[in-house]
Amino acid sequence: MANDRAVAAFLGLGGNVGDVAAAFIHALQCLGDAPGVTLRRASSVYRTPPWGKLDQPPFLNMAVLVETTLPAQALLALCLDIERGMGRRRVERWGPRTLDIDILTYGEAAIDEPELRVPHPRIAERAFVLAPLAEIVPHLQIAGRDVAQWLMLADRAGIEVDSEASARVSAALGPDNGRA
Ligand code: A4P
Ligand code: MG
Repeated sequence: MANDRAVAAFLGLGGNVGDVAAAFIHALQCLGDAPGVTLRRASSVYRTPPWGKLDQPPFLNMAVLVETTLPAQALLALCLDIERGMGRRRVERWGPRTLDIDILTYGEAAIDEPELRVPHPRIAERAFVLAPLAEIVPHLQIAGRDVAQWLMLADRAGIEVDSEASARVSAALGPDNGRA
């Protein structure tokens, strides 16, 4: 069932297997095509060293803002469906993946269910999430500080914009869904 009002939700995308920029493009097209979801803003694509489990290839990460009338659980189901469609297999915690879509925030909601925790519990400690998120919403409040402040406190060594991947994603999204 849809909400009456659209909610602003920030999503984090990541991957380190295969053509990740192509996976991002496909994911953003699926999100934009889904009933009740409008893509509003997309960050650049960042190349990031692996976090959590270090012996794996670097990741690409980006953040997007969607506006949605879907309840949070339905938005999660959509994200998991898109991941599965990209051949995502859950093998190992924090391990290599073709595409991961995390719900970072869903409006002002605080949700603590086994299947869905929002705001995503590890945002503040992950520069690979904070760098793209700060680009599109530096003043978003997470756990008492804004995203840009958390980013200054985080270890952002090795995190850089990937110009080629960013250009591919922007070209695919076209002018309407480009960066603000
Ligand atoms: N789930 C609960 N809350 C949420 C939420 N807010 N958004 C549940 C999305 N899913 C949420 O997900 C397992 C379950 O989490 C889902 O079925 C959903 O019901 P998963 O993606 O398979 O989890 P995981 O990978 O085993 O663990 P975790 O901690 O969720 O992994 P993350 O956070 O996805 O991190 N390094 C870099 N540089 N860049 C990365 O993108 N990603 C990871 C994985 C590790 N290191 C990384 C990166
Ligand atoms: Mg995940």
